[in-house]
Amino acid sequence: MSDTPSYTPPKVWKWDTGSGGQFANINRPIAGSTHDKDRPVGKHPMQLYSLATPNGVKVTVMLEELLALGHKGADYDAYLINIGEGDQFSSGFVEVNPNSKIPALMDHSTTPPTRVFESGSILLYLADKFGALIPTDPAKRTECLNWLFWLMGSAPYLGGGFGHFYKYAPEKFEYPINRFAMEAKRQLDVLDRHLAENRYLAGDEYSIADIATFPWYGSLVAGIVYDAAEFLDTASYKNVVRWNNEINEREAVKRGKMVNRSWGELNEQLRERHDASDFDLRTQDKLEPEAE
Ligand SMILES: N[C@@H](CCC(=O)N[C@@H](CS)C(=O)NCC(=O)O)C(=O)O
Repeated sequence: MSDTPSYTPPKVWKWDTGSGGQFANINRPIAGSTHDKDRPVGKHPMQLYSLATPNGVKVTVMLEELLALGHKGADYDAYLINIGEGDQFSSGFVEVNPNSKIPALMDHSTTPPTRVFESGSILLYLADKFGALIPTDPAKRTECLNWLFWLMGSAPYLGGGFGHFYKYAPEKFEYPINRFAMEAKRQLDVLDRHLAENRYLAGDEYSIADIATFPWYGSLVAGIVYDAAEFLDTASYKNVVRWNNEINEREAVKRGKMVNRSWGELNEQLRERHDASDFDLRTQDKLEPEAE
C-alpha cells in the first residue's frame, strides 16, 4: 500500500502553518476581504473580474461567442484578478463574489447592477439574458443543464482532487493520487460514452454545457492542465479528443482563451480586454515587444 505517513488529527483543527504546495499562500480558513480596494469599472455593459484558468475561460469564451452572434449587450471589460497576489480578497471583489474566487461578473445594464458569481451561474445568466447558446426546447434545455451541473459537480474532483495531488501537492502520495486518478478516468469515460453518440453535450447544438466543460476535460486530454495526458491515457478517450478539437477551432474560443491570461506565449496573452480591437493591438507581445 501507500507510503503516506500516518497522521492523527487533533481534537480541534487550528490554522497555524501553511499546508505547503502551490497556492498554499492564498488558502485561508476564513471568508471576507483582507484589504480595501474598489473595483475598476469600464464603459461596457458587462464588467468581468477574472483570470484565464479553466473557470475563467468559460466566461470569456461565452462573452466572445455572444459577441460573435451579434449580441452587442454582451460587450465587456475584463480586468485581471491575480489570485496569487490575493486580488480576490479586495473589498471591491468580495462585493461581487463573497466566495473570493474568479470569475465574477457585474451586469451594469440593469439598475441597480446585477452581481453574478459561480461560473455555472454566469453562463446560465448570460444564456438566458441573450436567449443564446442554450436550447429552447424544454427537453433539450434540461439535457444542457444536466451537463452544466454535472461539470460544476465533477470538476472539483479533477482540479481540487486529482490535479492538486498529482501536480501541486508538495509530495506525491499514492492514496489520494490513486483515488482521484480513478475518479478522473471515470469522468472521462462518462463524457466519452456520451460524446460517442452526440456531437455536443446537449446533442447536436453547441451550448453552455460545452463551454463549461471543454476548459477542464478538453484541456486535460490536450495535456494543457496537470501534464497528465500520458498518466491518465487520455488519448484513449477518442470522442472527448474529437469534441475538444472541434471546439478549439472556433474563433470565439481562440479569443476567449487569450483574455485575462498572464502566462504562456506573449502573443496569446490579452491581460485586460476593453475593446474588440485589443486582440490585434494590445496582446502582451505588442505591449512589451522587447521581451519577445
Ligand atoms: N465553483 C467556482 C470555482 C471558482 C474557482 O475555484 N476559482 C479559482 C481559480 S480557477 C480561484 O479563484 N481561486 C482563488 C482562491 O481560491 O483564493 C466557479 O466555478 O466559479
